[in-house]
Amino acid sequence: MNTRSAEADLVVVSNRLPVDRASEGEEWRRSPGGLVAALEPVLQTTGGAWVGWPGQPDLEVERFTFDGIDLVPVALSAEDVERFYEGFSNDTIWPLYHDVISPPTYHREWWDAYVRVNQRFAEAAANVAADGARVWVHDYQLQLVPRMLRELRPDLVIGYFHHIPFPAYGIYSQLPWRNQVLDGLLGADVIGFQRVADASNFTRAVRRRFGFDTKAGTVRVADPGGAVRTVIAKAYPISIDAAAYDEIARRPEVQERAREIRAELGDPDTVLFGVDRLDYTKGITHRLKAYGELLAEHRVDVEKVTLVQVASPSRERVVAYMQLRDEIELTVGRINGDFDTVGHSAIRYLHHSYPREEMVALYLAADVMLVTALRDGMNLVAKEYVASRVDGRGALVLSEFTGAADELGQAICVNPHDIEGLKDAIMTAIEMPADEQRKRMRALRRRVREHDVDRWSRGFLHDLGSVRS
Ligand code: GDG
Repeated sequence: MNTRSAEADLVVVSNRLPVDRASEGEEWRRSPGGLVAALEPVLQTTGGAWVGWPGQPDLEVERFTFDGIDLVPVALSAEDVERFYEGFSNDTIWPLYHDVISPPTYHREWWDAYVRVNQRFAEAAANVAADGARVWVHDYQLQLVPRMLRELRPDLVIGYFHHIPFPAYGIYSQLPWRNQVLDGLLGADVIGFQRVADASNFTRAVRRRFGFDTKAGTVRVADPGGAVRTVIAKAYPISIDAAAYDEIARRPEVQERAREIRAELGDPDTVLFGVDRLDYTKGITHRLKAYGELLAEHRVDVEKVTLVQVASPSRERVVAYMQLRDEIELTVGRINGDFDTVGHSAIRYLHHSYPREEMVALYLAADVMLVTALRDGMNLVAKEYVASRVDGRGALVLSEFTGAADELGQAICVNPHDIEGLKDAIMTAIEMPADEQRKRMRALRRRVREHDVDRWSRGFLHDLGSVRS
């Protein structure tokens, strides 16, 4: 085993470190995102460490401290990025786990890179964890880390949280390395999923592949040495820092910006809004199709309604993402070409990323929020919209295939594959009376406020803390 350096009682392991920088030599900045915000206070008070990739290929960075958190960089070569990250993580696991919306690619060299890189993350975590420390591993890029870590350090208490869906067995079983991945995950003491359905898909796969007993959110795992352990496998739906969105939305300059956005759009009666990473799981093309048909059928009028679609750039070197971008931009061009007038645009399409304040201003400017994902672990955008509506107004159209739909019962629920149903749902949202918007928004806001990301991380860490106590 490596000689251990400065030891941490809580270690977070995720593909990316929680910091970013524009280029080498520039200052590190905290990456935006709820996970960082939720875990920062516990890491600061427990003397915790965070193990992850600094975000650029072939970048060797020494361990450093940022905002009181010990950051432990794991270097990835350009080939690792291509095979482990863009390949196995984003072109094998991502499409497979999202119900094969796009066909997964299976390459043995990608799998080899996945094993190699997971081992590197496990060693980095083993190297910084104190005796008996808790280690919390995140997401589908690192599914083998729990088992590898247990082998290196049997004294650790290991948690794993899966941010994306876990598919039904009929789909999961396609994976040529299905046993190795399940075994990798079962190295953990607590395995968290977004939805109850994800946890049961997982336990069913475990029963089918290994015959282990599973009941009431637990699995009896027979380890390679013969010992039997009880592993918790259940749902811990993730959330957002709701108070932070609420606070931003109350700032006068953000509210002013929301008014300005509406004015810049020509003060339409209704602003429809979508914001997603440009990803085939998000159902952007289905949304555009439904909206295009509503325009064609004169159910909405381009002079009165505008759709703002932010598609933030994502995974631009993966072929399926390049094709999707072309398809979306062709569709937007056609719809605008067919329906724009000199003064009004049907769709304002923005292929950019925006600062969080601008996102909140957009949420406040939007009468109708469109979340039409074909499959989504949770979908934080839906929760951010709700948390930002301090005025109690707005309507949320929400796909039933998101984890968020299990919690946000007062949204307008849609099956995005049913284009007629989606069109009707959009019309219901556009026409929803103010009183009903308020009533629904009140219930939605209560849910998001009470189940925030802090509660999520405390719940998970509580269960992790109860292991072996
Ligand atoms: C994965 C799972 C699960 C997007 N564009 C901009 C921007 N964003 C922010 C949103 C939101 C986040 O990115 C996206 O989160 P989602 O949950 O909607 O989706 P994924 O990125 O696919 O996340 C998902 C999540 O992990 C957490 O477990 O919910 O199911 O797929 O926070 O606001 N933020 C800013 N500018 C942008 O242009 N500032």
